[in-house]
Amino acid sequence: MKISALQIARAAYQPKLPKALQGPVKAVEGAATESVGNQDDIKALFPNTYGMPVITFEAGEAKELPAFNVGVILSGGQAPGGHNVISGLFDGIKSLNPENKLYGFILGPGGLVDHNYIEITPELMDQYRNTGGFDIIGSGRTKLEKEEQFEKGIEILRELGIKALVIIGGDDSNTNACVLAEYYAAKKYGVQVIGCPKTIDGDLKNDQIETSFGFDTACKTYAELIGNIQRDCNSARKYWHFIKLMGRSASHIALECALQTQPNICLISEEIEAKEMSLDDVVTYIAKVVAARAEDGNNFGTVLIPEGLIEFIPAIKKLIAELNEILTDPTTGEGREFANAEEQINYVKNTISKTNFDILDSLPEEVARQLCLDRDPHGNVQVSLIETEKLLSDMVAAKLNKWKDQGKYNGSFSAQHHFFGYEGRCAAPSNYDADYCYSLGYNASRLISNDKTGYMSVIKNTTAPAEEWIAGGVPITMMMNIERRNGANKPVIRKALVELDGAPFKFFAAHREEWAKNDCYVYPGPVQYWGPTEVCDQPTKTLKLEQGK
Ligand code: FBP
Repeated sequence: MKISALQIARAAYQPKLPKALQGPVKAVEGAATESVGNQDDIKALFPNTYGMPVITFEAGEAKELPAFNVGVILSGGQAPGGHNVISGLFDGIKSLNPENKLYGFILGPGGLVDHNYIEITPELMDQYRNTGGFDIIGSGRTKLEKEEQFEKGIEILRELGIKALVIIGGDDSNTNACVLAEYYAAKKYGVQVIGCPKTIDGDLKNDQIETSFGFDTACKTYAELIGNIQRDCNSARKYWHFIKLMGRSASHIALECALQTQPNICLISEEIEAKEMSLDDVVTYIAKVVAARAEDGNNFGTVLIPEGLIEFIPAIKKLIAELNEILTDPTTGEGREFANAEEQINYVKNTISKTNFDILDSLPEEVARQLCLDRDPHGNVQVSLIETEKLLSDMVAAKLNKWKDQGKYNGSFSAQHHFFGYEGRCAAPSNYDADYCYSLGYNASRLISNDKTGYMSVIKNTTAPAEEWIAGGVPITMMMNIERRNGANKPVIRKALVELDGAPFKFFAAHREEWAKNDCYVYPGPVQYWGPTEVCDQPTKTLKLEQGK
């Protein structure tokens, strides 16, 4: 493999750590905690890991610890900085005892169940420091939720002498980490489970977690591309660019990219749901901005579309909820088996209620088809496969043609389509993500050496310089509530959606009319690693606004 000059230079970068993690630590415990919802149910489901205190690390006395081994899993979609979580964990356990070993399970949670692993040696680790991607061990979406899987897991954990397993994942994977921690604690298997907050989607955040890692770099990467498109668009002045952005459910990525680039339009799914807008309302909103700009002679512009939009349009949300129910086998709680896609679609059409049948029927064939087909292993509609950007631009074009016939519009409309998702998930981590992820991993080693289980590694105060970051752990049960998933009530980590009364959305809402009419484009340019701190070391605008900075 040929290594790029940037990769060689980045390999030499030593990520920063919070002051408290720079030497031996002591764990300071806060008060007992409660789950965010359904306290009695969560307590009953997690009797061994419920109510534990929040932990903060402070400088402490050095202790000699016997050698121990740790396992690590990368779970779900890639996010920039995953390798730095692993290097932080690696350096953290080696600093406790150089004999400690780190094993990586291959291709996600499936590696634990299938006993597929490698030892992460110093030579291997050094090839991946500060790089993007999850390729050191690979990732996967196998859902760890069954007792047989937990039992297969303990076999290999015992064989390798593993004291603790670190699961790096999003809300679903950390929910599973919590279930596994509880199971091993109940069985007194003596293996700790620690979670780490990952996802470019930015929806694993709450009072305790400031941001999930990867969100920063992914948004900066997309914002660079959007900025480039805006400059192209402003130069040629002939296209409307419809840009769909990843973020399966929440619109955090679209909102952050809008704050960074100031496009003419950015749709926020959570607002569309709150205002109970129909698909036609959304199309009318876009068409009106297009028509208003055409009056000023500007037949060009940019529209940012969150990937999860379709699921937030209230009528379609109801349709998906019914589809999820009918596609689940009530006896097993698993998806129903069908011989092929056609059989599945026919089953849906014959079973679904009349109201939802009509809605399904009104959608373009490809969209309807995708909604009826299989979910991912966590029960989510695979929204990345639905071409919302084309759907919307086709519908806007049809509306504008109608307005033209009625003499209400006299512009020209030509659309280009883009989907930015995979382009940003494996980008080399920004300085923020490089430091944040390394700290999360290093911090996980301290949760392990302090014998914690069922905790998520957390680093707070990250809009301040890294020295002042606060390191610690939060019981995963604290973030849980009961939600309906796959036709059943399940304990899950509550997903953070865009808050319409939050500072990032309010800032956007206060400026969007101006951005729609005038060309206020911002061109952020590529992520920078060396140079002035105001260019290289800034957190996201979302985080700054949330923290009033
Ligand atoms: P995670 O929640 O696992 O981090 O993944 C998020 C995501 O990147 C979404 O933005 C996107 O919808 C989905 O993964 C795509 O999944 P896949 O990689 O399986 O195509």
